[in-house]
Amino acid sequence: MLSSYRLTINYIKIMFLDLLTIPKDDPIAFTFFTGYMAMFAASIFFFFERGSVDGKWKLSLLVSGLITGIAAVHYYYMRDYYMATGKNPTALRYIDWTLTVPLMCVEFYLLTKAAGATTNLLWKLIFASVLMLVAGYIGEAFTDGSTAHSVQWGVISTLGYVYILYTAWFGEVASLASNSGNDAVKKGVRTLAWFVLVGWAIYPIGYMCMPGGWLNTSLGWESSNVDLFYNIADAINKIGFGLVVYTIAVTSKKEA
Ligand SMILES: *C/C=C(C)/C=C/C=C(C)/C=C/C1=C(C)CCCC1(C)C
Repeated sequence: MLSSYRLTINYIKIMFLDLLTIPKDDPIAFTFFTGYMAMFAASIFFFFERGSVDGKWKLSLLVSGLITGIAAVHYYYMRDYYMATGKNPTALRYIDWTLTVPLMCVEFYLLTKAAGATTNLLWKLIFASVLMLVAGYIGEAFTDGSTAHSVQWGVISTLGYVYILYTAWFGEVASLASNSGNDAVKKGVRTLAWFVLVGWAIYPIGYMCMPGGWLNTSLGWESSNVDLFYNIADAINKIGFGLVVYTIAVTSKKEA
């Protein structure tokens, strides 16, 4: 009786110690946990707000909620994996991105659809994001620790990234938005382009912390920092994208 009581108390203690000690001595675990909570909360927000926006924006808000929702589920598992092994959950990370980055391309498509965006544009963006992610995955998961491997796949991945960046700033997405005749869409798509330029650029910084990466070899940044950068970037980009889409939906409703 007493021993099972002790056991229970100890179990509860361990549970709480686990939760309470992680944040202060392991910033990476902390960002996995807060990233999970933030994405989860954002999904609830987007799903609920979907009910209050104009009909033509409902699909966009649903996609915003799916992006943060898919990420939240992956963060739940990635945090567990990281806590259990201390390693980077590379496979889970790239499964998450392979689902969510194409959905971000869908957001660009939906926002500019009324101005004439075609599914051809959507497929080009998705193809570029798949190139970016497959090359990044090979770079990380099949590394031999050499700089050559890291750089080679990093460069191929960057080609996909630059294509999306170009399309958002100067290509089809940019010109469709500026011809849309909708100020909210014009401003919003420009803000999303800033996210792709600044927010997405955090990812290659994380990538370069892996063994053989430039920041790893030149500045000695540890490979565990890969996840620190990825976690911070994910929260900024996934929640930020959704909030921009939400702002477009709310402000263009007022204009109409
Ligand atoms: C929600 C997840 C997002 C927005 C993920 C974006 C990921 C990138 C922009 C990754 C880019 C990379 C490079 C440009 C080169 C090195 C390899 C990557 C995959 C980290």
